[in-house]
Amino acid sequence: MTIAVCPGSFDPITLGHLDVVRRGTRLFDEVVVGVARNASKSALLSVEDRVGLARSAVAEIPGARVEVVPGLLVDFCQEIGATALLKGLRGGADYDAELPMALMNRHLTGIETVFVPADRAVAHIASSLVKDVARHGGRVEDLVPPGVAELVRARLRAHDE
Ligand code: COD
Repeated sequence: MTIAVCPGSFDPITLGHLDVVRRGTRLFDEVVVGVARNASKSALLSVEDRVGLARSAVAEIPGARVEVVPGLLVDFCQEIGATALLKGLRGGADYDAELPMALMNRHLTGIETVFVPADRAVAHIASSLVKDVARHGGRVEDLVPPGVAELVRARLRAHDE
């Protein structure tokens, strides 16, 4: 049984993330969406929010499930028997950010990272842009799975109060 972890902040999960997960389930028996902490970003949504939204979103994808990554990603991979990391690449900036992480993760435990190119239809979507568009009153419903836009707007309102 091949297990891959698709890690990210998922603050919030987007249609771009979901496309990577869906395509990953054709490459691996199981794809575990790992909701993790990126030390260089401060999240708008709580871990509970991010996990809840991700669980609703992947419910329709057989072979995918969602878990919290409590600490170091490679430790989590070893705990659940995952042999690969799965990441999406939207362009050169993603590559520059992802390559050092892939090399470090391989250095730590030998785990390989599999990159899939972003689908053109969703390559412009980033969680940070979704939040920015929503913050300024723009429509984000067609960038994220159902239920995400409403919660993001609610959390932005609470944050700005
Ligand atoms: N299309 C395709 N791929 C996409 C899209 C899209 N539209 N949007 C995002 N992606 C990809 C990104 O390129 C990335 O690969 C992945 O989805 C997740 O993106 P984010 O923004 O949700 O998550 P990041 O980049 O903040 O995640 C960083 C991690 C949380 C994975 C990292 O910080 C981590 O591993 N943290 C755990 C602690 C750890 O082990 N640290 C050491 C790392 S070497």
